[in-house]
Amino acid sequence: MKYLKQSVAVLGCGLSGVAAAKLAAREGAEVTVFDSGRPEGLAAAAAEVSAAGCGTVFGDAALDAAAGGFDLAVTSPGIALEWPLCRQFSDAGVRVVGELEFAFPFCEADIVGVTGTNGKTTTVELVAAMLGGCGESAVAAGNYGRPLSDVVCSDEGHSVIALEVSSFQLEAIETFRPDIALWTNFAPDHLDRYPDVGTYRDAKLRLFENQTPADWAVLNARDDIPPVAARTLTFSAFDGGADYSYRGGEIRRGGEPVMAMADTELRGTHNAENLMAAFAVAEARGHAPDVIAASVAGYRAPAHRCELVAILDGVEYINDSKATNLHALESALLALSDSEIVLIAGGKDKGLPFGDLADCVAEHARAAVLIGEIRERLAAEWGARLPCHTASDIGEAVGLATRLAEGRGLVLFAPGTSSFDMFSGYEARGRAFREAVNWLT
Ligand code: UMA
Repeated sequence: MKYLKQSVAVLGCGLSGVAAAKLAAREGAEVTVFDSGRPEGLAAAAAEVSAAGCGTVFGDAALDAAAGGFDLAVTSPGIALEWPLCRQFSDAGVRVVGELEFAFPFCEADIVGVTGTNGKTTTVELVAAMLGGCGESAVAAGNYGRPLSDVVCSDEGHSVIALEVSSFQLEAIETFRPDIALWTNFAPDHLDRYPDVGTYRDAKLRLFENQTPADWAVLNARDDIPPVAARTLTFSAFDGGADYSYRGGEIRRGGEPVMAMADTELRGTHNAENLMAAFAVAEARGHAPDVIAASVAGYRAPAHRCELVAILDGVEYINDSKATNLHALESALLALSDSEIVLIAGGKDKGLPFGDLADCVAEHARAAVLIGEIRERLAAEWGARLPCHTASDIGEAVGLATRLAEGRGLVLFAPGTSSFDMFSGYEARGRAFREAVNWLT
């Protein structure tokens, strides 16, 4: 037992905190979970950690901990190191690590760590599906929705973990070292957490920090990544010189076709890049191209990512609720640019420069329906370029967009920002869109 009789503070009682607390308890630690959120909202999580023998301190009391008495603090990705809950421990000289770092030393499976701004969730699913199809025992985890601590604790005997890794998680690593590090792409995001784009990018680049020449890095050829220690494979739908490239609807390895996109259920150049990246991972793990190609035939795009919800009276309704930043919104508009688009966008105002996208939106959308706390700002920034309307909820937005579509083209729900002003996350937001569309029938 690695932490026998040690005092471990776990910061945050969400998915990560609960999983880390259980792992720490398994390792013999005396665990206290601190969460500055309102105790009423934490009852279910509190019951779970209490059942594992952990103590809890919630609400304002969590910000007044006797921090000096702890041997280690394990923080959750949603709590930045400089925020008060964390600072009271680091200021008291306690070592603070993230949940990912805490779980890593216990992980016996190989890790494919996937980071980037967009496409990482789809890529993580693709990697897990591909490696599974190639005969490996693979599981998807991490920022994807299942903390590494939980995978480690459940002892499922996987040979490889496709681990989505966020910049928030990478902020608090020390030794974390993926066997294969995959960088999907980079665009500004999370400017409500980082002082500037460079700091966000630096956090993400830490994915490569502990790699050695025995490891692999799979890189988007168009991103200017500083030299890495690992062996590299590159991919790009826009650079024919990459190891994996895309031309004439075909994925190519060193210029030679290995798979046609039409043989999959994935569409759009962004999905071609996700597929190429996963292909490169499978190659790095020693699988043959024909086996890899066969492993993804029939794979479907996950929910909330350019998901076709319904076709009603000649209008297609597309749910891209996962578009939580401008790059994802732009990608959706470009990927679907063959159709006439009425766009529904907006949500939390996290400081993103929406004005920069006005040209692209005006070029590809006939009209925009704007929602969330950012809607008036967006109407002001885009209103001179295309017809903009505001709606107070998703139901009203879908009704308005349907009228604006006039029986043709598609209604694209691609918010371009996060959902936390109105929903618990992008999945809840996507479900609300689906329900609103279903109401139309
Ligand atoms: N809390 C405090 N004090 C604070 C801030 C938060 O006590 O100052 C508490 C909250 O009251 C809450 C808990 O911390 O009870 C939540 O912790 P968390 O935000 O880290 O949430 P988890 O449930 O542990 O979920 C995290 C990831 N969340 C974030 O990064 C914000 C999930 O990614 C991830 O799926 C999960 O771990 C499992 O690994 C979500 C996400 O939005 C989906 N990620 C961002 C993104 O994809 O853009 C990075």
